[in-house]
Order: sequence, then C-alpha cells, then structure tokens
Amino acid sequence: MNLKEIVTKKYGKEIAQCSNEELYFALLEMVKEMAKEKESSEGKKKLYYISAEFLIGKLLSNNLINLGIYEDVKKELAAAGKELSKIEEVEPEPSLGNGGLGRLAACFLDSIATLGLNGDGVGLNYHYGLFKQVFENNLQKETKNPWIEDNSWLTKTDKSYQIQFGGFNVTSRLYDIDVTGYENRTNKLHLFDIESIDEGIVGETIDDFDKEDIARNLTLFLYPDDSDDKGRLLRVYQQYFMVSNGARLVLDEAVARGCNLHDLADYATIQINDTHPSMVIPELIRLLMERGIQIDEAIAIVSKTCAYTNHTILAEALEKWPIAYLEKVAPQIMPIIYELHNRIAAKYDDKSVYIIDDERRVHMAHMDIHYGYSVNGVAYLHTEILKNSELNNFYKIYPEKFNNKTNGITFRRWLLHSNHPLSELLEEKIGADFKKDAMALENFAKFAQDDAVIGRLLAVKSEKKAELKAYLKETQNIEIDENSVFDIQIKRLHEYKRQQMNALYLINKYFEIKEGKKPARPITVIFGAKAAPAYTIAKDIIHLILCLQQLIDNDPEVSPYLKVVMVENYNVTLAEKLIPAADIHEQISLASKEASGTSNMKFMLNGAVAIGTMDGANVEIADLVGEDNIYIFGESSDQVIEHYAKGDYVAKKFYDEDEDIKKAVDFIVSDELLALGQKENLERLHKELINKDWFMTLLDWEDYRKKKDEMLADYEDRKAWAKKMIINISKAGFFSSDRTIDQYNKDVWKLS
Ligand code: 26Q
Repeated sequence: MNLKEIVTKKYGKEIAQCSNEELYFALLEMVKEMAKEKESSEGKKKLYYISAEFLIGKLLSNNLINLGIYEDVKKELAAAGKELSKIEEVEPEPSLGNGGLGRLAACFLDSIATLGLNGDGVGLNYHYGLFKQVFENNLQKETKNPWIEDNSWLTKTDKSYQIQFGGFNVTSRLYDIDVTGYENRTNKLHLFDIESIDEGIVGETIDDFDKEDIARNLTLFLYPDDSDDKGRLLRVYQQYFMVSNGARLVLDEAVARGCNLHDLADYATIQINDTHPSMVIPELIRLLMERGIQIDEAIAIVSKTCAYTNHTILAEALEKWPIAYLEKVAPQIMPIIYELHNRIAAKYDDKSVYIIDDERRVHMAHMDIHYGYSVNGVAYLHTEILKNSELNNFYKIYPEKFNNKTNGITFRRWLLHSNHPLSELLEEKIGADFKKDAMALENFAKFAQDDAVIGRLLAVKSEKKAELKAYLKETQNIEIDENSVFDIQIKRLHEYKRQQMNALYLINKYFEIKEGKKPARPITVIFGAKAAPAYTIAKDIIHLILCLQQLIDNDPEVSPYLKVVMVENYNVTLAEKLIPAADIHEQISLASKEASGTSNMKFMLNGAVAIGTMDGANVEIADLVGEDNIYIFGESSDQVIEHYAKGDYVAKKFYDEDEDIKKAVDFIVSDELLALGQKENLERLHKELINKDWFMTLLDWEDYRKKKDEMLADYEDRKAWAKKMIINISKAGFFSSDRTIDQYNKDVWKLS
C-alpha cells in the first residue's frame, strides 16, 4: 500500500488532514511493509553480529533512503503541505548504545545489508536507552530515556526461550527491527526481551528501582558504566541472557537450514563485539553438549565459529568478572569455563594468558582469544599496539589470529541523510557512483582549485551552519553566530579524550581577548558529551565547561569573539546536525588511547578539518590527506607508552615551569568561576590536573595551543581552506563501513 492508501485505511482522511504524528505512524507501517518484501534467506552461512549495544538512531529517513523512496515521499508530503523534516522530529531516538562501539554496530548492520550479505544483529531490547542528560546549575543530571511506543520499529515475533539463571528462570521474547540495505536486501536486528519486564518499578530518578528483582528489571536499562556493584551484577545477568538467547537462535536457525551441528562453522559465524557477549563461547559449548556432542568436539566447533573484536586498550575497560558473580548468574557455564581455563593452564606456564587469575576473576578477552578464530583491532595503530604490547603474549601464541579491521561509517546516514546539499553537489560534479562505491569520492579532488566548486562548497557549509544555528535556537535556546568558525568536539566525556585540554585552551583564549588580542573572526566552540553517572572527574569537566560557557556569555568584552556551548543530551540525532556544520573537529585523545574514533571519519566526509593527535584512525586519515590537510600535534604513541613504562610524566612540573599553563589551570578555582560553579567540583578537578593528570593533558597542551592558533589563522584564507575541505572529502571513501564489512567478510566471515 502507498502512503495515501495507508492513511485512508488508518485514519479515514487525506494526507493533508493528518498530524505529523499520524503521518509518522503511517510511514512506519509503509516502510515495514516494503522492507518485508526485501527479506531474503539466501546464503548457506550466516553471520551473527552479537553486541550489547546497537546505537541505531532514528530510522525513518534512513529507511526511506535505503528503500529508494525518500525523494518521492518528500514530494508527496510537500504536495499535501507537509514537511518530512517535521515528521522526522516526531520519532523518538532509540539510544541503545553508549557511544562509538554501539554506533559502529549500527553502521555495520547497514553495510552488511547493503552488500547483500546474510547477517543479522543480536542484542537486547532495553526499554530505556542511555540516560537523558539535563543540565541543572551547570551540573549533569541523568533522567530516564524511553523510546518504545505502542507503534514502533519493533516487531514482536513468536520466538521465545526459557533462560535458566542460578535459582530461577525467565521467559524471553524476541523482537525484530528491520535493517534495510541501500537498494538491497533486508536483514534483521534481533533484540531479546523478557516477558515479565515491569517498567512500573522505575521511579523518577534512573537509579531508583529494585536492582535485585531481575525477573522484572532485566532489560530495563542500558548500563553506562561499571561503577556500582549491584549494577555490575545486573549487567552480568543481561550478558548471559543475551548470549543464551543468541546461541539458541544461532543453533535453531542453523538446524533449520540443514546443519547437523557437527558442521556448525559452515552455517554460522559469530562476531563478538568487545567482551560484553563473550559468555556466548561457554554457552554455545554447553548447548552443543546438551545436544549430544562431546566436549572436545564442542570446543573445536565453537573455536571455528566465534571471532572477537577488541575496542579498547584501557586496561580498566577490559572485563574481568569475579567467579562468584558467574556462579550466581549462570552456574551451568562455570564447569565449562574451568575446563577452558584448565586446558590453557596445562599448556602454558605464563599466567598472563590464563582465563582465571589468582584473584578468581574470569578474563573475558582471554577466553575469546584462546577459543575464537580471529582477533581484530579497529584501526591500524590500535591493532599494532594490541600485537606489540597489550596482547603481545597472545600474539606470540597465535600470530595468525590477529588482524586489523579499520572502522568505517555508513555514508547513507552520515552523508546522504545528514547532508543533502553536499550529496547533491557531489552527485552533480562526480556522478552518483560514490553512493555505492565510496572510493569514487576521489574524483572530487580534481575540483580543489576550481573557484566555482569552491564557492558552492563553502555555500553548502554555510547552509548547514545556518541550519544548526536555527536548530540550537529552537531546541535548546542557544544563540550562535553562523559567521564564526565552528570548532566541534563531540564524544563521550572521558579524561583520555581530553575535553579538559580544549577547556584550558579556551581559558587561555579568554585571557588573550581580555588583554586585547582578538581573534581574526569570532570562534564558536561546541561540545557534546555525556559522562557516566559515577565518573566524578568527567562530570567535573562538564561542570567546568558549563561554567566557562556562562562566564563568557556574561562578559561583553569576550562574548563578541568567543562562544562556548555545551549542547544538552548529545545523541545521534544531534550528531547528524552538528557534524555537517563543523569547520574544525577535535580528535585530541592522548596518543595510544583512542582505539579508532569514528566521528573523525564522519567530520572528514562532511568537509571539516581535524586538529588531532597521531592516535586511532587519525593516523590513517593523516596518511591519506597529507600534512597540509590535517593539524597534527602532541607526543606519539611510542613516546606516551614510554612515559607510562618509566612513570616519568609529572604534571606538576609542567604546571610549575610554564606560566601560561599555571595561569590557565589556576583559573579553574578563580573567584570568577567559583562564583558560577561548585567549589567541590572545581577544586577536585584543579587538584587532579596538577597532581595526577593520568592522561597527560599538560604534556601536550603547549603544542595543542600553537597548532590551534595556526589552524585558526589558516582558516582566514578561505580558498586554501576550501581546498583542505575538498581533499578531506575526496579521501573519505576508505572510511566507508562498506569497505570495512567487505574486509571482515573476505578475511574473517567468508560468507558466500
Ligand atoms: C563495560 C562494563 C560494564 C559496563 C559498561 C561497559 C562498557 C560499555 C561500553 C565498556 C565499553 C563500552 C564502549 C566502548 C566504546 O565505545 N569503545 C569505542 O569503540 C569505537 C568503535 O570501535 C572506537 O572507535 C573508539 O575508539 C572506542 O573508544
């Protein structure tokens, strides 16, 4: 049925008479119907991408684009006096992920379907997404973030399992979301839920529910960190629930396709997205044994079926669950984990590769590496660090298992959807090939000296800046100047990502302006970041930025030249507005700490220029665009790793010896800021920077400041800057997730 017919049937009226909400629900129905027609059962072997997070974002426009009907629907609505962009706003965003890892999983599903591969996602149906962030008194507060409505992208299926936990069991229910490929097949995102979930037990604040009542709370929340013990235990329950359901689904579907379980690896491959789903290994072994397969063979089968992706080198982020937790949650898999451990302990003396350590904790990543067939990092540098330092002891045992898969992003969402005018300009100049073959963007490079194209490109950027201005005014009552330089840093708030370094730069700029040294053009620095609720210093950094924002807004000497904005509740929807509007993007993590980063790729594709360290995928971006088209600063990963090894970085020395650093750092506890903020938070952050600064902010600060000033000066040569934009866009093709998925398929999954 077309939209008109659905609307008539559903509401008995014309499109013109419908509310935006009614039209949204009608479109949802239409998209689901069309997506269904493209479902496919083709392919003997099937991929299961199992992940605790799928940060899919809003789906309406994306599905319309992928189904090839976006323009037609837009026109049909316009003819009835309706605006598609207004209807988009009705859709709640499913924030089913924390950040990069979850968004990557969503981009991957898009590319898997777009390449026509037989592969589905498996995860959990959280009723509340990542908390909604609100600011009160310049502090972050967390509130609940519902997204499921009576009518949503979820389709209830008839699949259901009995999942056994220590002492009780629950009934699961599978819900599916269609994953439409770009002009290709429809795959599925399978989200498991429990039948007995009870949203009623959640109070006003997100922490206010009975955390022990697993049968009613299991899938209520996505966990933002591992800071409190009860929450941690709940997370283990979630993980086991996810993998037990996932493993059963894999086996059922394989059998339905003619698999006899001995040949499971010919029918299924499971990509484990970080260690959150690692229990799938012992669970699958257990289920195979239940179905009559001997342990040796069960282990061998699973070891040919599971592959592991690592997303972090921060030791504290590698999951190690106490045996006591696993015993409580899923005692039935413990004998298998012991067996897997004993086989390793019998073979190797080196305890660093054991699965169970002396403190009786299970190292999830170690289990994945020993009993999976592939281990990959997510950018060249990251994989090198895994091989040569972090996981070197494993690399020595299994060099053949290690491989790199540099992350990517789906151009459907991050170009075609979020930046229509740029897509149109590209299509006009280089044809439509880039939509399916991202490397065709290279052809845009030949316009680097073309004044007419430069003019058009700068006009596109201005248009997107004006759109962002209007959006922030309307939704957050924030006023920005579209003629200023837009410098944007959006990512989770973490000390290693060093938003605090950007803040110290701003303090320094504030001083300069006060002293009469005015920038060539006003600068607008925009932050977007959520901090994990229990991550104290991260919240203090948000507090500092919000206080700075207020201080500068209220200072008529400074505000005409500098504006600081921390947008509230940064999420995928906001990213889609912010990224196309950026002139400059900040990728300033301490070298060796950011596994890849993916916003760096999105910005580049949208014609923004990076200031960054040689970290994560920045290294590959720098290689591709060349040094004229990126602003690199700071110590290298080798130097940083050496500082950690020697323990020779002392923040206090930089503070004592550099006047500018001292002045900027001390401003955090100045009377001006204390008048706007909380003493406790600001003092804590001040102390942290001087006495600890684990991520070496002060080490790179001077270099950062120089680079940024150089960059802002270069921005004034608009033609030379536009050339940098063109080179960035034309080299972005490598970062299409279609390339990443093609490599996973050729090297790892080998689907036909
Ligand atoms: C772990 C235990 C308990 C509770 C929460 C967690 C948890 C949740 C989310 C641990 C890690 C995450 C997310 C990690 C993440 O997003 N990593 C990012 O992955 C991106 C995709 O590969 C990379 O680009 C980023 O560099 C990396 O930081």
